[in-house]
Amino acid sequence: MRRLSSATLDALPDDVIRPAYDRAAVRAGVVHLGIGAFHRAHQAAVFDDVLNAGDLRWGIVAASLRSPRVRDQMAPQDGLYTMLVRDGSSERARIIGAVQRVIVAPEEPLALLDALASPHTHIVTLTITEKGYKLDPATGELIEHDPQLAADLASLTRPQTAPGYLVAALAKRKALGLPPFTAISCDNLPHNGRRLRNAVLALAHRHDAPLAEWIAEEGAFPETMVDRIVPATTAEDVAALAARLDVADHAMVKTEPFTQWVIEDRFCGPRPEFGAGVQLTAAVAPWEEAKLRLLNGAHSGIAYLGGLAGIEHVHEVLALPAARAFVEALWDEAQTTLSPPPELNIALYRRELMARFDNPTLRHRTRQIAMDGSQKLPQRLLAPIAARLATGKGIKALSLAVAAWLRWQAGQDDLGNAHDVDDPLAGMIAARLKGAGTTEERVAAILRVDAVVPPALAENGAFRMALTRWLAMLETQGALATLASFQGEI
Ligand code: CS2
Repeated sequence: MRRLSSATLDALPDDVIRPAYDRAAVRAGVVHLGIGAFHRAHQAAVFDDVLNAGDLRWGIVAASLRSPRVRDQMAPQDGLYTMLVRDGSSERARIIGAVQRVIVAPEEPLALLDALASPHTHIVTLTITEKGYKLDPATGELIEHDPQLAADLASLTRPQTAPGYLVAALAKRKALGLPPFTAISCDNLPHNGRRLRNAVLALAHRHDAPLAEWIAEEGAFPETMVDRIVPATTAEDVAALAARLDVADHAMVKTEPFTQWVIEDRFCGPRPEFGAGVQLTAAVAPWEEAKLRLLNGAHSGIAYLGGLAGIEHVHEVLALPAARAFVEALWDEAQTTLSPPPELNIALYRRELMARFDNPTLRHRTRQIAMDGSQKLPQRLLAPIAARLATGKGIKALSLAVAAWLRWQAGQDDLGNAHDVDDPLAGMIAARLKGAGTTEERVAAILRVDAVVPPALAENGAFRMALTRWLAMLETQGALATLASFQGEI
């Protein structure tokens, strides 16, 4: 079967939406680090909207910091791919043309530095996942013993990390007399702009103090909140799309109709006139906190409890009334810890979230969300728990979600099926749990992981008791029976 490319665009069925602009006339104003499915269904679609609206300065040069997989999928397709947007009732296929080139950083570090230091580049976006920032999840400090970061602390001639690339490129821009770019973190981290800025400044400072000062004064690291559910593409998705298009697309992404990008309006250079789905605002934190604690907090709870019960997809977990009751209870708890922006109606947001989770066509795997829990729990579950405890409030649902994460670390679900604990701290956590013979000891061992659990929370007796009770129940009765007990108690 023919492959999607500039040459086959015309052969696509009529209902497929195509770039309305001349791709050859587009300049690359954006460099993106971490071209996974999320970027392709979120920021790339936003810049594609800008191109469609006629401002051709905002094409994307994207980079993979590790694997050549996405480059190998996209290069034969001239950077084109399908974004398939679906819910239960409709499906829309749109070809995104914004990505001009994909660079595999370890293969071509200089090409990536050149792109970052190009005078046309004004914006750098990042989706490198929580762990890519090389910051301790609990404290936000640089993890200096991380081998890749240690290499970047020693030399930046061939950077290994995203902060390393940004610092090396900013040094190059300064030397060339160019202004810095605006660097926008699009990962689900609290104060993601501030965290990225801290990582970049700390690393720059170690190499060249005046460079760090220049970045601090001239650069910009807006905070953002990004939201769109983008499940990993499966081989079945690729085959189904090929049957529909009669053209093969190995780089397709599938997503939901909902999309939101809230960006702090603090750019140090040009920015496009963004279209629908993007809000510029002075204060992102209230949006970010609400999204992290409601959407992502519930997601993690669903992923671990559902995963332990052997349930593959989010919408299947929510088909269980007890799981729905658990999610509502978690939201009841979490929402009291928020200071939502006035425009955000929490009751409506919750209803919409539940409908998004229920979308049966996405087939969002619990295992995908279960990944990297150590990096996700602090902002999603532990922060609202600490806030509830500080005001003497209960943590029944939030602590059940944390206990399920702890249970997940055992590497086996309730049916006896083994799973990988896909997490940068998996080895360390497994080693600590190994010597723990009882539920109490397992809870104590986890509470000592200070990269995840802040010390003040680790010492809280109510938290320890809640975790111990739920973990004991999960270990002896399994996730489904625990959810049923939970529902009986609320
Ligand atoms: C999910 C997020 O995998 C995960 O941890 O919770 O990727 C989630 O789907 C997005 O943040 C939605 O915007």
